[in-house]
Amino acid sequence: SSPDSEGCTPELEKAGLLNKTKIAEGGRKLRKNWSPSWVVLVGNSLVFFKDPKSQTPSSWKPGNSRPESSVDLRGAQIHWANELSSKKNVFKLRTVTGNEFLLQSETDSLIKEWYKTIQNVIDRLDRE
Ligand code: I3S
Repeated sequence: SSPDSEGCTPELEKAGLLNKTKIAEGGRKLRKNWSPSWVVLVGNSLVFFKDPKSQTPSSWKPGNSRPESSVDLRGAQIHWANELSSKKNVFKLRTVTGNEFLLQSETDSLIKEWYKTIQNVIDRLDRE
């Protein structure tokens, strides 16, 4: 394990480029607006960065680039949601606060990895 694993800096679990749209805010439906997002799973949060150009291994680090938004995965739910889009490989992430996001990739293996990794974090938090 890394020196930080038991310190105060949460561990980076996964990072990559996904298509993202927010579809609800506090339970209120929003109009879709798909755009590429650099997505970072760190600790209990999924963090979204607007600028896909800053995709260097260090770009997710605090201070290097400002997140567009972030999602607390505690109590969140994840479901495959291909019925919610004409795109393939879509899943829906819903937070306890009623924010809903669709995440998508054209690459089957990639979206499956994200789904599995996020589900694992949610399950771990559910057991705490
Ligand atoms: O579920 P919808 O409303 O058919 O979603 C599509 C629309 O949001 C569309 O934008 P406008 O109708 O606001 O111009 C988007 O361009 C599409 O990408 C949305 O559908 P998909 O099937 O791509 O999720």
